[in-house]
Amino acid sequence: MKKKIALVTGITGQDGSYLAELLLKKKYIVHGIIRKSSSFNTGRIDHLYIDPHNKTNFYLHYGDLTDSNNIYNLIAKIKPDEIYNLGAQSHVGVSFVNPEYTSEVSGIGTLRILEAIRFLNLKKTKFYQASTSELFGEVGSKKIFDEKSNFVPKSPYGAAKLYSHWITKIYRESYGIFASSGILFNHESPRRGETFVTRKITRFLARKYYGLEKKLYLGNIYAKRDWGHAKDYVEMQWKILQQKKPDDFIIATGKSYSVKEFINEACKQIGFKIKWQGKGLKEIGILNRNNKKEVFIRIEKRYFRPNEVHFLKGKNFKAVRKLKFKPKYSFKSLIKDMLISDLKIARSEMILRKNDK
Ligand code: NAP
Ligand code: G4F
Repeated sequence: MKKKIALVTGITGQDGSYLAELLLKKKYIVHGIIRKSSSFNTGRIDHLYIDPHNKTNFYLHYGDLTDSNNIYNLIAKIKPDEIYNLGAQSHVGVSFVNPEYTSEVSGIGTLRILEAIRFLNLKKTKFYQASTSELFGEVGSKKIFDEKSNFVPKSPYGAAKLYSHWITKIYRESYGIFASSGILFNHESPRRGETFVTRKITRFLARKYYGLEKKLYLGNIYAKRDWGHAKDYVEMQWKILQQKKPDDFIIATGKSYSVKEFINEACKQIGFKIKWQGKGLKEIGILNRNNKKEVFIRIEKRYFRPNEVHFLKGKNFKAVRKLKFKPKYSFKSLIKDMLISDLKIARSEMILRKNDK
């Protein structure tokens, strides 16, 4: 049987790397778009590239979602059966600093792919768009969001992603392209970027454990998120494109925890006794270790955003029913997975530092 061909944008990112693993396991030929960078940016997929089993199944191409010709030429050459558009400037906080660039990549980038599919008349190519719970975001509401909820984005990132979500729907309805979106709530893993809050916390705690770091500075620790594991979620990205008809799906756990609850659970798992004191910018986390008390978490104004999505929780009923969504990871086992990995990394660094002395 002819192998299916997939093209993945954002293959060097958290989801892209897990999805590439999954597709290779399913015997796809995987093509990925990587950006030219002044230092290596393929750390999450190097293991796939050097694996001799993938020699004729795994190809990387330089490209950028801001470059229409490049996107068009790659799609024309590869003629993929499935395109997974995971590439994005995906940091909400950064999108307030680089709104135009974020719109170009996370918004218009999607249009560039859809236009290529349309111009090339690729009737059999299926398209997956990485939509997000940041499309929602009614301040203060404790609503559980589903596929019918209104979109009220609160950031330039959310607005760019709403454009992508909507243009995907328009191309599906106007041109009959098999174009689907997964509206994914926050998902994390040991491969999560270090500036997202969960990884910032687990990485810090692991480094603190080995004496490599003193303090952690955070923003709004009362924001609540519906946190799942990226490994569970990329499987749903694939399943969404295996449906008979294109459609949009919420992928979420249905449980929501605050950043502070995440810290408390992570501290418990690593064996740190934490006590909180104060309010607002004066709130501090105190670590009680070996009978010594130390302020190790502080709140910093610069990590607050000009606008915030305070509460996110998703209703995953449609995904459970149609995609048989059954996440393997819980809030606790997600944190455990991230801590184990960060402890390993921190331990290696600690040994290296000792050997250097
Ligand atoms: P990520 O780790 O930040 O990865 C983003 C990827 O996009 C990286 O490979 C990055 O390349 C690439 N990229 C950035 N700018 C690009 C450009 N101009 N042209 C081409 N590629 C570019 O994000 P993720 O967590 O894996 O998320 C995957 C997708 O799902 C993103 O679209 C994100 O917005 C969306 N999403 C994520 C979540 C979540 O909780 N993780 C939830 C909902 C939706 P470099 O490695 O070179 O930077
Ligand atoms: O980890 P975060 O930066 O994730 P955020 O903003 O929810 O966005 C992530 O999930 C979206 C899905 O809902 C994706 F579409 C998006 O691409 C990205 O993957 O922040 C989570 C919460 C926020 O409320 C933030 O204000 O944590 C709060 N927070 C508090 N202190 C912090 C920090 N966030 C970051 N990044 N860094 C802090 O120091």
